Amino acid sequence: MPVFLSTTDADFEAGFAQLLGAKREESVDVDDTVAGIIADVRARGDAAVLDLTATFDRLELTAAAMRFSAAEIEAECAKVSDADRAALELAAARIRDYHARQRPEDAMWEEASGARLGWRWTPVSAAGLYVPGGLASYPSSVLMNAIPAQVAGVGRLVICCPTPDGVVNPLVLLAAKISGVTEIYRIGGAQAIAALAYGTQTIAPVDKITGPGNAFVAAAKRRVFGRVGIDMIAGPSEILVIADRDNNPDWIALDLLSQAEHDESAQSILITDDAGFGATVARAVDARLETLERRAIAGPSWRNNGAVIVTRDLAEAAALSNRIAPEHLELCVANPDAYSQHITHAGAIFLGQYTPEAIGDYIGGPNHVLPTARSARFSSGLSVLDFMKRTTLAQMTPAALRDIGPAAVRLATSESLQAHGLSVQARLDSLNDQPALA
Ligand code: HSO
Ligand code: ZN
Repeated sequence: MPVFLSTTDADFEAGFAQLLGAKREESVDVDDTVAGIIADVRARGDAAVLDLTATFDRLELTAAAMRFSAAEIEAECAKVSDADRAALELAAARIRDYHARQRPEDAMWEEASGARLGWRWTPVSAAGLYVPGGLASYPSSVLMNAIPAQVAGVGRLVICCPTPDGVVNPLVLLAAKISGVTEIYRIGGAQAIAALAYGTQTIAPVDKITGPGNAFVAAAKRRVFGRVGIDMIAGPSEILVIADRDNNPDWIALDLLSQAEHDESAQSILITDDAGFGATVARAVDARLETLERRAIAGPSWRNNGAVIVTRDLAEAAALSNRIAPEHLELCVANPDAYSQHITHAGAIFLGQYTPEAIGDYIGGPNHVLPTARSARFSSGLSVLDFMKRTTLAQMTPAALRDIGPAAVRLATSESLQAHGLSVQARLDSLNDQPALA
């Protein structure tokens, strides 16, 4: 049974705290194994990657065969139906348009003294995108990772996607091709992350690694962070729906199930100001569950992690939502735009009853790589900025140096950093020798 809570219950806070703190994922400790894999790839390069691919993916490769050839990519892409291709292309175009608006502006301004200050954005040189194999090998995630990198201007984009037993998902290759990625390796797990971070004889290292993965991939990303940048460590998907009674309960039930079907550890929560509506939605979830192909995943997710919370009013609902800081938040209320002003922590907001979260997963335009596990309190979804960095710029003039240099000298002295102070003072002295030139 999912949790049913009401803010009028005397023990509501205890129940809500339990919901917030509940550990949904079984954390398997693979860190030692992953440390060993990374060390092996660093020491033996391709040979280690090939051995580990044979072990974990039951796939015997040669170094040359790790990378999909242009002909192999074409042959796989040709297997995709026209309708699937058209849908992917529409998604890619919309995601590209959305992300193009995220390109940041450079800035440069001049102070009265003539000093110039500013910053300049530049892309990372090379990015590696991890795409899981098997059940969670989503072409939509290829678009969501590769397109922001491409829009940022990343020069080299690499994809690693394992093909256990040699099984290839043609849609993943087509999504890669549509996003402009041609360097694709059929390797996965911690060995792929290590290869991307440190390089091998065949795979040149990258500067940033993004994309979801299993426990091995997550542990490897944590370990290579610092050597390279990473996006985030994504947890299981979450959805929070705030809905008033003027909604179709079946639609809301399906929205809750849309994320529950990702993973047994996924979490779906409904907050409503109408107890009767909450109960109706819960019944609709049960009815839909019986017919769902992935009921073996969605069922446990809903029963173990799902919740229906009844509030006195919608203001209370917004406050609870902010405490949860959900990955996805649907606002199925009369005036979603005005209501959304009360939302301060959420990865992505879906406004109104015609915006199911699944639109955002595929085709709306915003990114579907979003902060999970309450990390929307301090972080954002994947964007063009994740593939760029900002360099600051400063230029002094003699007048500016005269103006602010002495304060720098004082601060350097206070920190006992003599050479710092002298590097400024030497210039000030020379300016004092030739006052007319200032
Ligand atoms: N909702 C998932 C992303 C996804 N959904 C991929 C379908 N395919 C995490 O935000
Ligand atoms: Zn999804």
